[in-house]
Amino acid sequence: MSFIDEAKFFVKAGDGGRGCVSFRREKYVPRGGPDGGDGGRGGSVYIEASPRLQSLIDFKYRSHFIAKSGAHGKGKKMHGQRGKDCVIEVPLGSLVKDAETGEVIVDLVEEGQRYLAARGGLGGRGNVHFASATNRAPRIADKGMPGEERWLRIELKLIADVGLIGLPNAGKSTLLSRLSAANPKVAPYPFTTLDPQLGVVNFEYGESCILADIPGLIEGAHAGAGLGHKFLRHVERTRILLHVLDATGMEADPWHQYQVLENELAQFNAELIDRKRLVLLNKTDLMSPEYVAQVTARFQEAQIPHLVISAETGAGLDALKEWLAEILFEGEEGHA
Ligand SMILES: Nc1nc2c(ncn2[C@@H]2O[C@H](COP(=O)(O)OP(=O)(O)OP(=O)(O)O)[C@@H](O)[C@H]2O)c(=O)[nH]1
Ligand SMILES: [Mg+2]
Repeated sequence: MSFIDEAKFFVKAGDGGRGCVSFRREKYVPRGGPDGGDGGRGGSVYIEASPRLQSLIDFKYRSHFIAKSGAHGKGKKMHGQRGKDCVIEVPLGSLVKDAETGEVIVDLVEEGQRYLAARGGLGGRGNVHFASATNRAPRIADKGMPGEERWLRIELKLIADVGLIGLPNAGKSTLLSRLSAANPKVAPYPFTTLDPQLGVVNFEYGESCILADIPGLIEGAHAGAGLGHKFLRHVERTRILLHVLDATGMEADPWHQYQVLENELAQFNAELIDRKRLVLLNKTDLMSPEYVAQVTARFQEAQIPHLVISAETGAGLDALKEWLAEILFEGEEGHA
């Protein structure tokens, strides 16, 4: 099943029910007055953030969300029933935009946060409201008001504290599975991971953070190459970025990998350059200590924060967690 993180959809609130034209009929009341009740209000459409959902998959099968109309009023001053609301549940981190202008309408980030996307139409007034001294038997009633309707766009930006980025096959999924209970597919070929994956990393003292594996970044991703373009937006919300590099250089020189990642980020959104980040030189279990020293020298010279790790053996991961904890949980220095 594919991961859906954007969709266009239509919302229509219920119309208000018609007001009723009716007159009292009772045995000993020869000319009963008007007693037509009001129409019920149409149901509204709400969009609500729910932590149970992870993707916008529901939008793959459904693009129209329509609330029920109010019932018409009835005689004996009976009001029509309200139309039932329609509540669209979306994951935390969903951004709702106007489909035509692209303007951001609401960012649903908190559990239970609700947005009224289309207001139900008011019910029409029944003829009881129209009686007057000159017109004691009004034969008029309001029609209900139509419910609001519009086209909206929804985009999901994962809410993760830490994002893993790296070229295909660098070991991102292996690292995610090492640091969290997530169980992503790991395989010795590029583009194994096709959808962003989340995992929870637990620290001492009960603290935790959410780690996201953001797949598919390759050179040119910002311009639409590979899958990267589709997923780069997810890095915008993370506080920390971890660059996972295959330090063995079997596929590409680690320094070159680093440049590609930095360049893609900068091209996608220049603000990302201020984001805290750490370079992880991965797969060092496959390298001799001399070779590791040679690769790290380059990052040292350039004064780029880096760590030597092996996602496979777990080497260096305690140091990584310490570094993360310091930024995430200690004061404000982590905020870039
Ligand atoms: N020896 C060794 N192999 C590793 C290490 N980390 C990852 N690998 C291997 O490298 C290959 C790719 O790992 P993945 O975790 O699937 O890489 P990825 O970055 O998620 O790749 P994509 O999802 O394709 O972008 C797998 O065969 C892993 O077993 C490591 O530290 N040491
Ligand atoms: Mg992967």
